[in-house]
Formats: sequence, C-alpha cells, structure tokens
Amino acid sequence: MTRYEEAKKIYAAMGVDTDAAIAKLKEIPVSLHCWQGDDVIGFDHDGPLTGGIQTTGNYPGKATTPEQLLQDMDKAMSLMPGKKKLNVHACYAIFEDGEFVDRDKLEPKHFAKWVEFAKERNMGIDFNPTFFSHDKVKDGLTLSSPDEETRKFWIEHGKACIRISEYFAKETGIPCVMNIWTGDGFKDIPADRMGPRVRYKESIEAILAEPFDKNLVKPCVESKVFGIGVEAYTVGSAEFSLSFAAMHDGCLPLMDNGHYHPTEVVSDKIPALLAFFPEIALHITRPIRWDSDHVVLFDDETKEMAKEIVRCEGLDKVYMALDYFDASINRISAWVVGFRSWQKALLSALCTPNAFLAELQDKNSMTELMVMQEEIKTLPFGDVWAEYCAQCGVAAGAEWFKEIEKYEQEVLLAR
Ligand code: RNT
Ligand code: ZN
Repeated sequence: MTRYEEAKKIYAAMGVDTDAAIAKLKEIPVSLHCWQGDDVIGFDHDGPLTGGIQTTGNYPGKATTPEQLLQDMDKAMSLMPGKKKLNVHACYAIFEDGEFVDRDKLEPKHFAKWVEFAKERNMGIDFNPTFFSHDKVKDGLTLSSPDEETRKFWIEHGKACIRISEYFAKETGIPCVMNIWTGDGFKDIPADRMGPRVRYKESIEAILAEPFDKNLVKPCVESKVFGIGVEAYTVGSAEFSLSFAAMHDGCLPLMDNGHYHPTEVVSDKIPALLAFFPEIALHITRPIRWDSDHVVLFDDETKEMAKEIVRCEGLDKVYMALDYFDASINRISAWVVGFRSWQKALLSALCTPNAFLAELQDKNSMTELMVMQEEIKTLPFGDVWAEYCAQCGVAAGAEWFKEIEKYEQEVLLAR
C-alpha cells in the first residue's frame, strides 16, 4: 500500500473522502497577485510606492518590464498546484511603442497582453484600479478629496477600470472581481471624519454608475484600519466598507486579514458576512504585529480562514486572492510559498470532518470536540498533499526550490 492509500484509509475512518477533497480543490481558483513580482511598482510611473503601503528589502532580480514579470509569474505558477486566476493592478497597463495614457483614460487594449497571457493558460483575471503611486493623489486623498477635479480624475479611473474588468470577463469567460481600495486617510486627528466618507461613498457610487453586467464584473470595497502615514484615520474603514457593500446591490465586501486590529480574526468574520452576503471577497496575507504583508504560511489563522470557507460551503461564494509583498527574499519563491500555503490550508480544510465536529458542538460535547480537533492535527495530511501535488504535476516537497535557485542564477542575476 502506498503512503497515500494508507492515509486515505485513516481519513476514511473519520468520514473524510480524500479523493473527493483533491478533486474539489482542483476546481477552485485562487487569484495570484502580479504585484509580488516587482514590489508593487507597475509599468505606468517612475515614482515611489505611495498610499500608506510599503515593501521592504532589496533582493536582486526584480522584474522591471512586462516580459520579465510575465516570465517570473510563469515560473512561479509552474511550481504551484491548483487552479490559478491572475490579479492585475491598473498600474500594470502595458503600453505599445512609447504610447502613454493617464489612468483616467485607460482602455482594454492596454491590457491585451494580460488577456493573451491569461487565455493561453486558461485563467480568469481579477482587476484593481490603482488609487496610489500617482501625482494626482492630492494631500493623500483620491476619491474622498475635497478637490472636485481630483475626485473626478479618480472617478474616471474607476469607470475605466469597470470597462476593463468587463473586457477581461468577456475575453476569458470568467467573471472579474474588481476591488476598490484607496489609501485615503490622515496621519493625525482629523476635524471632519464624515465629510471624506460621504465623498468617498458618492465617488464609488459614481464609479458603479458605469454600466456593467453584474454577472461579469464583481465590484468590491476593501476596508483598512490604518496605513503608514495614515495612522489616525482611514476613510475606507471597516464599518464604511461593509455598510457600503451591504447597501449597494452587487457590491461585495472585501476583507484583507491584515486590515484589522491585531486580536481580530478574519476567520471569525467570514461566517458572519456569509450569513448576509451571497458573495464576499478576501485578500489573504500574513500580518506580523501590523499590516506587514508577509508571505502567507500554513499557520493557524490561515488554516482557520480556509476551514471557515469550507465549513460555510463558501468555496463558490468567497473570491480568494493573495495579497502580500516581500522584497527581502527571492520574489518568485515568495509567490510559490504563499500560494502553496493557501492550497495546503484549503486541502486541509477539505480533509476535516466538519459535519462530525459540528455535530459534537451541537450536542454540547465540547470535551470530545476538543479531543477530536487536536487528534485531527496529526493525521497524515502530508501524504494527501503529496498526492494532490503529484496529480497536479508539481513537486510535493521542497525540491521545487532547486528550480528557484537555478532560475535565480540563470535569469534573475543576469538582469
Ligand atoms: C493595501 C491593500 C491593497 C493593496 C493592493 C496592492 O493595504 O491591502 O489591497 O495591497 O491593492
Ligand atoms: Zn489587500
């Protein structure tokens, strides 16, 4: 008997069908963020990263052209099991021969290369307007600015992005999740907290007034508690974003698990939101002490989030996207570790006897529930993971890292 066959029997005794878990996971898309490859810079500007987010580190070999970024993503994806979707930011527009248009004038054609890349690999594309790293961010504000011209520019950007999102969906045949996040806020105590929020609300409404097919484009609003230099107040707070999504049909709340107070957990928020929203979206990251955007690992809260999605039968209702950026280590390895970690978390959640555990809870057998939850932690999950990776044609163990080392020598260090 192989190790997998042995493991399958052990899980079956607990009422878990590991073959079914593997088959299910193969169908679930996870969105891979292009911005891990170049430290959230993009191709449409020379200035620094702004908006209260920051990458740290200076590892050699960063992608600086579209060709390099796509090549790096390809390398990374070749080492990950599972179904992928691309996640692109508007600042990653690819202009042909010296052409340049500002963000309010972006068109689908500026993303044709992304579509070509996605189609060749049978992937959908998610999209993000880029409300940062741009000289039209006025005094740290975009959609919530008191300056009408500034607001208008960014509303036009949002509308352009809706059109581009619909183009992605039509071209790939897969709905496009379009996430609205701004770094708008104040470093120190504001005198008017409501004004910016009312303007932000009206601006998002103006963006969503752009006609689009709700089955093709899924607009989201992402909240955040604070940013670097935006410590006292963010316009798009948790209550703002959640309320906005709740009050606007077809708009989804997006939770980034780095965007809450340190003792709050998104795993607990997922079932709360799924009790009300037909669909929600996630940014999966790893905050250390703050919204540090470390590479996602197979750690407790990551597992807990995946468990909640599976337990709530949310695999078809929760749009999952990775969102982290580490410039201090090999960037391709960062992509791979994060994606594989989330895959492990999902597979492990699918291999959990959720109905049985829920039954123990409902019978108030809390002692046995604790015993069983601890027992599950040492089941031979590694053997199921190895089988899943084998079926997906990727290495199960750390052998994949050899590929990264080779690529670093041959490609990255030659840049
Ligand atoms: C920032 C938000 C946001 C960005 C991306 C690049 O704190 O998490 O989602 O990370 O849009
Ligand atoms: Zn995010």
